[in-house]
Amino acid sequence: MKKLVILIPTFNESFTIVEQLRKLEIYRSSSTDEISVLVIDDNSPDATADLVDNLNLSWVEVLRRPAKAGLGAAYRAGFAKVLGTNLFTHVVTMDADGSHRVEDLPAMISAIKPGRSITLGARWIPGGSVKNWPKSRQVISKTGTRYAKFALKINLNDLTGGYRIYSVELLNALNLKDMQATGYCFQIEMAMAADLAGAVATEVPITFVERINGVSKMTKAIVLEALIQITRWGLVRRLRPNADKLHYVK
Ligand SMILES: Nc1nc2c(ncn2[C@@H]2O[C@H](COP(=O)(O)OP(=O)(O)OP(=O)(O)O)[C@@H](O)[C@H]2O)c(=O)[nH]1
Ligand SMILES: [Mg+2]
Repeated sequence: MKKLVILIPTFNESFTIVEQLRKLEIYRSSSTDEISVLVIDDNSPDATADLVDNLNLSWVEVLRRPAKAGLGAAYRAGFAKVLGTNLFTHVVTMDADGSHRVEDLPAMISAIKPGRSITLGARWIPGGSVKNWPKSRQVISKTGTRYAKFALKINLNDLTGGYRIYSVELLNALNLKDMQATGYCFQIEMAMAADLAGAVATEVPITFVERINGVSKMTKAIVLEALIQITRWGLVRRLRPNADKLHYVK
């Protein structure tokens, strides 16, 4: 039996988080695995954190952070909290807005490999797809993955997606506090760190559904950060091959 904790970062997700937790509640009631949730909220002005707390779900906890500090920072805080407990075997990362379908979770859990492992929900592989996602976002995501794949020499097909399962064994082998990315390129940085740690990576096709409610936090600054960081990491990997391993892997 696996013990999974699902990290859900939120910023102003009061329109979407309840529905996502309801779906998870149905799934967990029929699952043979242990499943709990940590919502990581950056003091959302729409009181997302209070809304979640008021649901009074015994398997859901909220980590309240003082201010919006980006997806990478939220995940780092979440990882630190759950790894400190020794209660879990695996950590799932999932968006709050319904884009990461609970329906795809069983296949991802079944695909988990033993030891240091990363299981990635992938849109750009056979069987994977996107629904209602604007062409412009698809281009950014596909181009980002292609560039990261080339620059970082990682043979995966969806490096920008955030629907993943990490084994605790892998996370404990990484210097998580030394991760650098603030925005969404945290996902790429984690894939690179997992690769450096020798993790087994498995891609599982998912259907990514564009949010219906709430507002996207994607900005030009986030895309620019990704571009700059990938280029920098790519150069380090080529010029000082051992330095990045020492940086990311304990
Ligand atoms: N805690 C925290 N969560 C964040 C932050 N930025 C984004 N998120 C959450 O990260 C998840 C992904 O963000 P989205 O705004 O949906 O980004 P996206 O999926 O690229 O954009 P959409 O296409 O609009 O869905 C959501 O659950 C957000 O609430 C942040 O700075 N702090
Ligand atoms: Mg989203």
